[in-house]
Amino acid sequence: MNNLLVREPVLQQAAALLRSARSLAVLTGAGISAESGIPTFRGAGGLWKNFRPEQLATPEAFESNPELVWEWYDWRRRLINEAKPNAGHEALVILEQHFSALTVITQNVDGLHRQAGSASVLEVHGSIWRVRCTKCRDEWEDRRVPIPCPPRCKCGGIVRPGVVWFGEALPMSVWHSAECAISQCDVMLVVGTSAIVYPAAGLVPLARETNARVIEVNTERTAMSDSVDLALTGPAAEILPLLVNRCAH
Ligand code: BJW
Ligand code: ZN
Repeated sequence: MNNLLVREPVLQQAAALLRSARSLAVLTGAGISAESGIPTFRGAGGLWKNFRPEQLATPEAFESNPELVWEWYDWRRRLINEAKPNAGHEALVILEQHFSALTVITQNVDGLHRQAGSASVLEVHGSIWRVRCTKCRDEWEDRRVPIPCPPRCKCGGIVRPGVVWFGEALPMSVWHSAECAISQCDVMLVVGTSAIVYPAAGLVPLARETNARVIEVNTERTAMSDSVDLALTGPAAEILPLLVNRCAH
């Protein structure tokens, strides 16, 4: 537990906050899947160290080079296909048993929360396993690994990943459900996100506006650390099980 900087009293305070909650919302980002072997975007070892976001995660990038963008997604699909949920994902499933209302809002496209068994998951940036035709707009699941780069639809159109790129709107009903979960929660857990990508990052100030208490779990300090009630420093796969364990006692 070399990276675990959180002290027992802080864990106890966080557990007490959680125990007092009637409704809990969790916002997760790439950091929660780091210990499943899926690289984060930013920070040490982050994907954006070797790739430029505007060359890969924008509609313009896809339009100008769908092969390159699909090769990147094909590579990530291989990694995600091999990955398993970790103790952090599993701790959130256990936490769900303590709360009648627990919503996991995830920016991740890897599907690991559902795979772990979380019942109420809102994937605000879509799913890497969903695809959509750019011509007829038909959308379906395609779990092929590897996948042709780019895949084609029955109608002949080029198919794109079913994820949300920079400059694109988030799926409206999923987003509304996320805002609703945040405005109803009294405690929000923010796990493994740099909290710089909007509108998802805006859920943290939204929770504060509606008087929810906010607990952050991250290996580093983030853009939100100064405005949260408690910042627990360390890997999610270590901190979340400790927290859940203290909640149960
Ligand atoms: C650990 C750990 C461990 C490591 N344990 N922790 C100014 C204001 C408002 C908005 C904007 C603005 N300027 C530009 C914008 C818009 C833009 C934006 O926010 N840009 C910012 C970069 C400034 N946003 C958008 O474009 C969004 N759309 C939009 O605004 O639409 C407007 C619109 C309305 C109506 C019509 C049309 C348009 C869309 C954003 C889409 C983001 N897409 C991506 C790719 C998804 C697909 C894919 O995966 O390929 O989403 S980008 C990438 O970033 C991905 C992530 O979900 C997202 C967030 O990243 P996340 O999860 O926080 O990961 P990291 O890597 O940043 O952080 C990891 C964290 O974990 C770190 O803090 C580590 O310390 C920590 N960590 N190991 C715990 N073991
Ligand atoms: Zn089509």
